[in-house]
Amino acid sequence: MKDTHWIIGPGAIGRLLAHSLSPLTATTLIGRRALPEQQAVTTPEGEQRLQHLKLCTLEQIAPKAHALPGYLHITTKAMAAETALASLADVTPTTTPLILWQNGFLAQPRITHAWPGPVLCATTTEGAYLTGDDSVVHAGHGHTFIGDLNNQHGGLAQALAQTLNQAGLGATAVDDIRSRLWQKLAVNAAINPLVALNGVRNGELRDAAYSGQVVAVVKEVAAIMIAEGTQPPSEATDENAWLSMVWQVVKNTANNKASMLQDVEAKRPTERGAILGPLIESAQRHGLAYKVLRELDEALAEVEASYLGNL
Ligand code: KPL
Repeated sequence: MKDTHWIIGPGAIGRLLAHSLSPLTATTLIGRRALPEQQAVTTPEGEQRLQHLKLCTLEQIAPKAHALPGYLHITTKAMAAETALASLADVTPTTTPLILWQNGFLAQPRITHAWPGPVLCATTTEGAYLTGDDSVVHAGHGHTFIGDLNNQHGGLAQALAQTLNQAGLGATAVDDIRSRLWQKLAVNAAINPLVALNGVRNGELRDAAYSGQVVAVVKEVAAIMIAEGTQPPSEATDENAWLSMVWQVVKNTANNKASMLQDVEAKRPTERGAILGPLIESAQRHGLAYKVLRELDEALAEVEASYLGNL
């Protein structure tokens, strides 16, 4: 069963993975509720493909304990990852390699610490969104980096990267996944809360009404990154390097509705805890300023409470 892939979390990335891996290897997509087995994917080139995916609910997977997974991908939102793993605890041997696809840096250290088997983390720029219970749009090709936080499972990361490449998803095994997760966290912290609170697309952050706020967030985030020893993905290492990186992503994703804005519009919990949480915790640990980050977190908490109540 080495090549069997289970994917828990049938969101956009989970479904894209299932569509990509299914023609190659035994793949099961697991969710809380039943979805149609006939699923469509629209490719970045605009072609629509129908595929019969193996889908299971959590209740259905329980009696099938004999079909053990070779890999378990967790593709839920950050705050649901631990619950998702716990829900499969009875049917997943603790030696099973996990692959965590979450944003932020909350689920990754916790699950790495708690799970006895190998835990890989993936960070991806694949663009995908759902258009219904039976359809996902693969909006743009991206790249996925895979590694583990303690650099103990390089061979496994390479084997998985190879499988993903064969499945048509560009992937590379890396030994600096921690830095890559923090770099993404920096970008997400600078963009997601502001667009979610203001109901704007990413590109609008360049407008005079918001650009000063972006600069203020990045100032705090850059100091935290420097204290954490996380390099920006360029030669320069100062605050400006982080700012240029954020403006570059804003430009590249100008037309995007960021994931946090989509969560707020759909009245779902946001990933603020996984994105702003680790930054605020780090700022406190290093004695750095985090006023702007705290204000964003509080404002988001208020917005969430307005539709979820005080959870
Ligand atoms: O990752 C993103 C997200 O929406 O969560 C960004 C980079 C902000 C692109 O929208």
